[in-house]
Amino acid sequence: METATLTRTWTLRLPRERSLELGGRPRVMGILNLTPDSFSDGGLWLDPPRAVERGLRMLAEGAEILDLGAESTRPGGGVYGEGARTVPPEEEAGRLLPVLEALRAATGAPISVDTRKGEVARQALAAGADLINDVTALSDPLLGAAVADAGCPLVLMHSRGDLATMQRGIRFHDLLSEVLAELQASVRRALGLGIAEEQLVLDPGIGFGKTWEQNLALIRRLEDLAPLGRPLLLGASRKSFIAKASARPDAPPERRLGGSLAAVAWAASQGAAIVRVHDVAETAQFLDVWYAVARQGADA
Ligand code: HH2
Repeated sequence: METATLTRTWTLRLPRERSLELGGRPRVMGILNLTPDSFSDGGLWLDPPRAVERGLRMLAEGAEILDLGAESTRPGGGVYGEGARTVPPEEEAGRLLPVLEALRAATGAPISVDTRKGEVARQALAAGADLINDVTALSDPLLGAAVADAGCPLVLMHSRGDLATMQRGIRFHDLLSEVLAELQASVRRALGLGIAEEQLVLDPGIGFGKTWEQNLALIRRLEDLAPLGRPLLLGASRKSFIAKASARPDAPPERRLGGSLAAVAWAASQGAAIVRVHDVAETAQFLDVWYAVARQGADA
């Protein structure tokens, strides 16, 4: 199989004169949800010392980036009922900052913060975050301003409509070209807010306003988004489409590792630069071997 990921490279500039090289073997982004209600690990890491320990363990297990989230973005209108509760910025920052500050003091590894609120992004960047991951792709212009001021990288994820209702009335005529065009529009929005194009990472938004078959199609054809010219991030880990596509549609999130790895395998062969996952050790080993095999093919 031709592997697009072997040939393209990107360098993201991080705060404090650091950088993150992307390309070759996809990087593992370990998920750390500091929430009571995330679909997979909600409530597990609410205690800051435990959360810090978990973050450091993920780094030891092979995570190259941590992604800290303090508000669940579980979409409503589908498998997750009403979806996640919106959290006021003070509450989100109150969950996030103690863990972020402690992790920042303990590691130089890139730390991403998953937030859609400008106020939270600004505080996170001041507390040492390296990049912002916005699942609403700049619904809050203040988030764009915070990122532009910090000069840090930004993940723009594709979604449609409001988080609370996005799993209702899903309609695409041409899935890949519409996702591509809408990501292109969010890139333009970012540029308009003064964010440098070479700091952007793009994500098709698996599970956000898509049917489970559309999620499969997006993973299958991730490479169709390569013309956007930016590194691609895929977040498929433990999501409900995995259970739906398998012989066990009732498999709970913690029993979806095999399917999550299948998505990582496909994403890697389609050129994904970053995979956002819960199961870090397994994914890191998987990618090491995947890359070793892919390199054998490339050198032959
Ligand atoms: N998915 C989730 C949250 N943030 N960010 C990006 N860039 N891409 C994703 O696919 C993505 C994301 C949802 O997963 P999770 O964080 O595990 O759950 P919750 O939103 O319930 O906290």
